[in-house]
Amino acid sequence: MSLADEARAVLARNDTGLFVKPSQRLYPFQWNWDSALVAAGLAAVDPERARTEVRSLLLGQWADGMVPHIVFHPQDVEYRPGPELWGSDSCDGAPALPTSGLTQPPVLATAVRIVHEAAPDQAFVEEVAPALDAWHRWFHRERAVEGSGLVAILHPWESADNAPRFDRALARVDVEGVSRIERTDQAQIAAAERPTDLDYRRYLAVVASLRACGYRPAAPADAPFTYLDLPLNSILAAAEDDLAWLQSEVGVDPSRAEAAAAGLRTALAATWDEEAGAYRERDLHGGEGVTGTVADLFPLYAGVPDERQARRLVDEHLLASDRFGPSPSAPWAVTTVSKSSPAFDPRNYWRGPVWINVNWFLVRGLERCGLRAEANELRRLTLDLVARSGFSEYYEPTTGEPLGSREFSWSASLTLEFLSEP
Ligand code: 2M8
Repeated sequence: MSLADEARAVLARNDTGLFVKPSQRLYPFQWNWDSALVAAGLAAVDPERARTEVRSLLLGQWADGMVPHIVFHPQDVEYRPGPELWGSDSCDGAPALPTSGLTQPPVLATAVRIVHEAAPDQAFVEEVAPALDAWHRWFHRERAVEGSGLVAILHPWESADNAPRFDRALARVDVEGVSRIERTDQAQIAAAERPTDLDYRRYLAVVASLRACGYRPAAPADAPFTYLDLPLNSILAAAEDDLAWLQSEVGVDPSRAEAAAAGLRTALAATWDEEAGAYRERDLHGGEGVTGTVADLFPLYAGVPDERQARRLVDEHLLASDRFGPSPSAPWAVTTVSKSSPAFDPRNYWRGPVWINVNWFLVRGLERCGLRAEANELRRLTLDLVARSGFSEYYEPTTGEPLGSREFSWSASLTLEFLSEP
């Protein structure tokens, strides 16, 4: 079987017909950026199925525009924490389907553009562009942090949950009275490869505080965790460009999305740290965020760095052997935490392992910044890794050992997307 056929077989096995689960048992509902990345990968091989994926995710959209991070389509499965944690049925503007009360990085407009470029369908773009526009407007209305030009995440689940960059911000969250809950992940994956119970108590404490205000604090700064996450802002900037492109395709005025993309880019550019040769995040309640994670490189994805900055990002960080790049002792890249960081942990979830979606964003960023040879090299390395280790959730960077859930949907779909590129 070819690698593409194997990838399609994984997606077929995870497909419920309505949506593709991130993986069979660990994540049995519909997750937001997972589905967008599945649609992007299906674009070239089954565009109609890709459109179904987009439509099923949008069934969970809230009246105010938010597209939630999990949509709990009815299913007979065991998953905890499930819909009862969120209580969306008693929130204003929530859809009839139970959902979470948070969102995730908005890759959906980018995915719809990829689908439309592979198999143009004007009616489909006309159908979904207003929903995408409403979601993007929601970010700027509900999550804008005054004076920063950026939007905030209010929970680590809105980005890379247990990434060390959130450690300090999470450590301030009061877990008094929040007890340990039963988690279905613990029966499936080794504890050393997943967030700890203390992490989970903190996640639940943040959810409880947001739930008390219907997930809509008066201002982002009123939430216990408020973080100016570079990946989410970079993904939103690129998605605004892609939405503007889609709107132009169907004769809708793209000026709001264009202006939003430009504004985000200017704000992202201002986070450049000349001394470090990388970008810097902010934890709104605690000043500087923790550095040394792949988030420091993400504005590359939105085409933010100039030529000199892009070169520094690549030479001093992304491909540097002692940081995120391949080295003789750790040939698989990019790591999600710098190998020089004290927080680097090669087996633990978002704390060091290689992730296929991160590589996909970085390959696109390298291309966007004109670094074609480097983009090709990272694409080749990523395809080598999946060919050798399968479509896992994440990978140990020294051995390439598959970790987390096996048969993971976005690892399969992004392999298809990589293979479809000329
Ligand atoms: C992971 O998140 C879930 C909670 O939402 C978990 O930790 O159980 C993250 O990797 C998230 O980014 C991803 O969308 C989700 C499904 O793959 O799993």
